[in-house]
Amino acid sequence: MTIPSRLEKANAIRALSMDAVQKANSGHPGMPMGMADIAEVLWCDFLKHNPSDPAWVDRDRFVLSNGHGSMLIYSLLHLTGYDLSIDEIQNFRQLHSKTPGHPEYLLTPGVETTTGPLGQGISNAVGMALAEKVLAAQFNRDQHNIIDHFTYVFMGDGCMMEGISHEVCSLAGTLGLGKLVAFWDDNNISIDGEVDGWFTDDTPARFEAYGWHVIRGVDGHDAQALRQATEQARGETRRPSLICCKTIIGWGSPNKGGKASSHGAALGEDEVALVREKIGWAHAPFEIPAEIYTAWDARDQGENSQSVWKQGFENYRAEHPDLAAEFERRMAGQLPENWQATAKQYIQETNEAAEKLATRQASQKTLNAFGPVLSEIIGGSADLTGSNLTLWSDAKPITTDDVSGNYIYFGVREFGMSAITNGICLHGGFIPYAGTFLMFSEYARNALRMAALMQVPSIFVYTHDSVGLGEDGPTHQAVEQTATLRCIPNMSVWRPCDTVETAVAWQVAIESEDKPTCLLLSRQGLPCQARDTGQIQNIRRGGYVLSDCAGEPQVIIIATGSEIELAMNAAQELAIAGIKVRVVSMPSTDMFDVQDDDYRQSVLPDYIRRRIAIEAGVSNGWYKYVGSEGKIIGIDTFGESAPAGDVFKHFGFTVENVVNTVKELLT
Ligand SMILES: Cc1ncc(C[n+]2csc(CCOP(=O)(O)OP(=O)(O)O)c2C)c(N)n1
Ligand SMILES: [Mg+2]
Repeated sequence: MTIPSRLEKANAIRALSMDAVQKANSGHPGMPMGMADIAEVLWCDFLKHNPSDPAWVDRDRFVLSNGHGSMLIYSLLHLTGYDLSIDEIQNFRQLHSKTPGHPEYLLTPGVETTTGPLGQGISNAVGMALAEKVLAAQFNRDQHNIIDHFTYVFMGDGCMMEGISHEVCSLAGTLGLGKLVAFWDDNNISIDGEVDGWFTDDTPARFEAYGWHVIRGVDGHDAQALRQATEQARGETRRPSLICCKTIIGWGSPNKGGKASSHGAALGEDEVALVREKIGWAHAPFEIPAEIYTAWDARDQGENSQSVWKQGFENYRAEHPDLAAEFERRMAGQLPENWQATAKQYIQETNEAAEKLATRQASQKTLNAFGPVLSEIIGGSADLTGSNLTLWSDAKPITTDDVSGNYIYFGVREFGMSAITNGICLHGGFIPYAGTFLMFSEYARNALRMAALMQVPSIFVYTHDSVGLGEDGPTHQAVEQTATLRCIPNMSVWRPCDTVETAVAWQVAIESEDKPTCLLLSRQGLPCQARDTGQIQNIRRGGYVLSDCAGEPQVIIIATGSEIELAMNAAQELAIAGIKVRVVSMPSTDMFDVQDDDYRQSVLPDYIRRRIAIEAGVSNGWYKYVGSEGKIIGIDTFGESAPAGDVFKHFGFTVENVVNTVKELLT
């Protein structure tokens, strides 16, 4: 058996990619054909991974930020021995295959993050590299480096052009994430053609300005040069590295190589045949010679590296049994033993203290209470620490020189912060949170969607949740944001009304395993509502009866967050007028929606049709709960700049208006 050359191995990627795209008549052959040589060098000479255990905690992370080139990673996973059969490769982009259009986390073994929205893969990778560095600082001892791996990223011109790459690469430079190594696919092509008309940055200089270690002008088709550059990048541990690889998109295609026409469409049967001829690939589609499979197979080596690591971990355990147990707990995503008791006790105390606080303050108090028992908590704010109140008493800032802490000063980088947070989640070992004003969730939006799509439990802390923030005015006053966040599938949204609901919302967010959470918190003080034990237990069901009347209610008022106070005051007046009112607090509509029918009926019985919803935001989502006969007190315009009380009054958030609306409903 002859040993295949590097080029032959790379050509296996090219063949699989062009054939799979051709068969699906859909996909992106250009990038995998252009980056095949880089991938061959990285995966065969450097990547530490075990195809038989894609969850090995100390594996190197590989992120394909230019996710349109998904056939590259599918080829690599298939060839190196992951559980991804040739049938799956043949089923590229078909319903229920493990080879979807863009790489999807949880769907394909070995895919570390969902990519496709350009710029976010590199951002997740920054989160992963940060997680690695923090975890290493927290757990490695003496000679025991139980966490010690690289994060490798492939990124194209598109990722470079996206603004988010500036946010995250700038922060990665500042934090000195030395084990982050990015390969830039510098092919001078994006969809519209040669990039000279829209992308002429001096990219190497840009990254040098961020404080990166930049390796310029590497021939992306020269294995020796790539090997040398990768070694150099790995040797530089103080700064992240960017390897600038000059490549030809669609390398091997006589008529489409170097052209945008190879970017995002099948090459065509004729051109595919010409490629076979030109690169000397005589095998039928999806046929890989045994010697090529053997040369790529990474399973034995992977098993070996993992068993060496395991032995190292056992030595570590012998010397540091407590740390080892804590490490295993955290990497398994299990909460500490005393968690439930801590949360329960704090919620009870909070209920008894019955303090009037802004829910952002309540959130900080909750972090003060929960943080000390959760070594996995890590988080920060996009330059609004003092407003978001995301810094808690025992939190320790992460700095370039000392990353053993758990508080991140993200700077004014909402989108980057959110995608980094997802990356930290994906890495494992942490429960990350990220804070800004609710309004600026807009800047972060696609990262929120990606968290929900990937089913990762990132926590987004959004303060200044409505016109109730007052004088900063309509630029800062959230109106439609709450409703639109609720529209994201698999996103849990909480808008608590007081200290107790805030603590429960945090508890639910921390316990979440398969969905992200948005915590929407007020700037202004809110009174604490009285509750019995049963009501406290029902908060986590998303909606519950907060106050009721004797007998059957004539009307139900549903409210969230800061509008609960108003609902309760109006209910009191209505009771005096002899009207029977139930108040339902609905901090999380998505949680309420997944309760069983009996429970939902016990809160909102079908036969009580007279209902009002009160929320300082757009009204449309509330028809689902009040029905066509109900009324909504909401805000369907932009806000106003004025003191909060005046703004609320202006928009009809007064006891008088609520009482009158109820009376109208009853006539
Ligand atoms: C945020 C985002 N915007 C737009 C797209 C659509 N899109 C996919 S690839 C691409 C061009 C990317 O160019 P480059 O990274 O240079 O890829 P190449 O053609 O070199 O493979 C665009 C605009 C996307 N996937 N994500
Ligand atoms: Mg390009």
